[in-house]
Amino acid sequence: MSQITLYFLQASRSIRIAWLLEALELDYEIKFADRESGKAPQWLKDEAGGLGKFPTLRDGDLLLYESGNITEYLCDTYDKEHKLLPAVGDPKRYDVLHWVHAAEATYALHALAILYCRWFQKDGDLNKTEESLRVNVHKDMDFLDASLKKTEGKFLMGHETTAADTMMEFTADFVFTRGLGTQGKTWPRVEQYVKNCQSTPAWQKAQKKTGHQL
Ligand SMILES: N[C@@H](CCC(=O)N[C@@H](CS)C(=O)NCC(=O)O)C(=O)O
Repeated sequence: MSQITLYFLQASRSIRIAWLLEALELDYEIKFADRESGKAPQWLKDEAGGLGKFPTLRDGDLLLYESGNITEYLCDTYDKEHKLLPAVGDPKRYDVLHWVHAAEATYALHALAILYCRWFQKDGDLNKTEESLRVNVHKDMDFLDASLKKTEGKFLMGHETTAADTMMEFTADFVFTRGLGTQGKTWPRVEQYVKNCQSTPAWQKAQKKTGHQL
């Protein structure tokens, strides 16, 4: 029995961690749950504890929350050659961590603002709200596009995948798939980037094992 368990909610950020576990070639068990009325089922929340959000990871006695935090933990613990996350003190580490954090704190934040308005805004003109919120998403995607152009590789740091990609791929895919602020512009380089990530053997394995789909 593996000491690592990934609590995986369908159609969620959980794919980030399944991909990372595959990239690190670690053994892990999956506690998988489909969504119920769009939400995580109570039994999965009870087992995982915390805020009841996914991914959640157990490694032995350690329970870890937040995909960025889980990413740093797994890389610091198991990526001994620093392929996915450079070592503390290496300036390149902070280029990778920039994307690890931006995936949630900037890109997901701006996209989710639109999703939440779609869900909860009862009065006023939803199109006008989306139009205002779209500005941030356009800037974010322009910057992602420019960054990919600069590295001239298939991935954010160049020719090899890093933790920057295992975090950012889901956010970019989510933005495109749900059309969150993308109206009025296209980013073919970013769309190709998502395809590059999803073509890696590790992402493919993670998808097959978990059945992830957006
Ligand atoms: N910032 C957290 C977000 C976790 C989160 O909100 N996960 C969503 C799915 S993507 C969730 O578990 N939702 C289930 C629910 O609210 O019932 C992370 O990066 O892990």
